[in-house]
Amino acid sequence: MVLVVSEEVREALDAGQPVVALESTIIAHGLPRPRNLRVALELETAVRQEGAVPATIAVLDGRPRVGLDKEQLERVANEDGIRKLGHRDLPLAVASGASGATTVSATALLAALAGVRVFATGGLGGVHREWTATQDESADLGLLARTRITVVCAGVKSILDVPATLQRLETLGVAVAGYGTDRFPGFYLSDSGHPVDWTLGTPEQVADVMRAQDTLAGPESALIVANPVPEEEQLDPELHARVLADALHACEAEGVTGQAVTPFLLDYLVRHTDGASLEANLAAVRGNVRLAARIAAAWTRG
Ligand code: PSU
Ligand code: MN
Repeated sequence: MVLVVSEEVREALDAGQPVVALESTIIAHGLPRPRNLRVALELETAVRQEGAVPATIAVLDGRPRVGLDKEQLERVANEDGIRKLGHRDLPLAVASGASGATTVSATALLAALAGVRVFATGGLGGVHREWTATQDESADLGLLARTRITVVCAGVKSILDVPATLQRLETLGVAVAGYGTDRFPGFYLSDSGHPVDWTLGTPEQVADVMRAQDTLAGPESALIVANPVPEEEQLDPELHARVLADALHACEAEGVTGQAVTPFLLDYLVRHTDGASLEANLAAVRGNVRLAARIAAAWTRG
């Protein structure tokens, strides 16, 4: 088996203890250095405080790893040349001995392979604006349509076409529920301006849905738990609208395409909101990580 599951994660899984998978692209490509390493460690600590074991996922020297030690986390955060790996890139990275951070799609796949059912991230990828011209839709969506995992996120990044992304999730058959809200969260914002059809209010309710997914034995699809950033920690909506418009223009003007689009836009927002978008992003991720740990605990309690 090429997959390396850390001893701590393996023991927790074997003992039926809660484990939360964490994504690494946000560390390597979504957050600025040196803050990114501190955040990576802080998120792992938050999972532990809620009584679960963190399993940050990445590929190092061609080995997909579920559960990283401090040195390995440092490599993801600080090494130049750490790639961004979607699920399609995994075989290429493995065969060539490459190192890379995993996006939601690659993280979800590796977590599911390792038997980790709950996964926390910031915001999912999705359908980009101007999709009709670029056909840019994150591989996150397609992978979640065929992977049995629960993803706790603050919605999809607001740099995307949110209603188109919600529509694609519906078409693909991916379950979506708001956590404590009937509004789909807007990543930096508590409310994207779009509703969700289902609302869950406790970790136990989420775990019940997970069990129902298994009992129904339909297509192996994910459950998205959309957890809003607290309103008092969100980015000012007016600032958000203004800077986002500028960011989208800059992206087009500079001809940024493909994998580079998402990191470019996220970085633009950080620089042009004086770091306020970063704080909102982190507040969202922190909340998601804590909730994911509580869901993992409810899931393992059975
Ligand atoms: N959420 C963040 N920061 C990020 C990402 C999500 O707060 O950097 C990453 C995730 O890894 C997600 C990826 O899977 O962006 C989507 O990239 P793309 O649009 O190229 O599929
Ligand atoms: Mn893309």
